[in-house]
Amino acid sequence: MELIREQLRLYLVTDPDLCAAAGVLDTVHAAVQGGVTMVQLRDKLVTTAARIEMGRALLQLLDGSGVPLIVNDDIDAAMAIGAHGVHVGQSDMRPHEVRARVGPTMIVGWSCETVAHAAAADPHVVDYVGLGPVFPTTTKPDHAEALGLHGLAAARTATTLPSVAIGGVQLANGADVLASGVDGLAVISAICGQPHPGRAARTLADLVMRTRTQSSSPRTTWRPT
Ligand code: TZP
Ligand code: MG
Repeated sequence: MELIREQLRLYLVTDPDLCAAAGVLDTVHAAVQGGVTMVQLRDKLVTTAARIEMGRALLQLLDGSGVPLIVNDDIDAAMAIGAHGVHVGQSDMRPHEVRARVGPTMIVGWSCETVAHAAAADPHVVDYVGLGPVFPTTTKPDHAEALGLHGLAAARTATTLPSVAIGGVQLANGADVLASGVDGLAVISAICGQPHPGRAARTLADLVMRTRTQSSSPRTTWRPT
């Protein structure tokens, strides 16, 4: 199994508002202890300088954990931090331009909101796709129409790239989401802003690992539950 698929198992995307009680750093620390396998620094409202400061602190915190740090949208910040990767959306810089900027080794993730987006993801350029939103979510008020579980499964089969599902993913629907064949779950509110982010992460990580051992090979067929 490619390393990136393992790293996508439980992907924490940070939100400074939802993490406000514990703070982003303590939330990430607890979540990594709980079993998060990838972390994305996502803060739409700060300057690149502030993002770099936070990213450097996160990178230090993650040092030795094997958990990669991905920066949302801000390629300058990602490079200044020395982050492991960058994640862009459909209305951001195009993936091939990102790849040209960051070079061959940095992870490049791309958000895909439709089956057509997923089909257009170039495996020579992009390392993984984020598929969603799967369900409507208040965390991202301007989100595209939700794919639903059928749409997620269709998007997943439209690409051979490693994939992670995002948008309204919670403990209660995690198993159904994983049944689409995605490699992992990406969450904000299911960890950030929970009374115990570390415990929330551990419960989700247990679910992902359990589901994984139940289906040792990627599914080729998918049935709605
Ligand atoms: N992209 C699509 S939905 C979403 C992002 C960043 C928000 C996911 O947040 P939550 O709280 O896990 O639904
Ligand atoms: Mg974006």
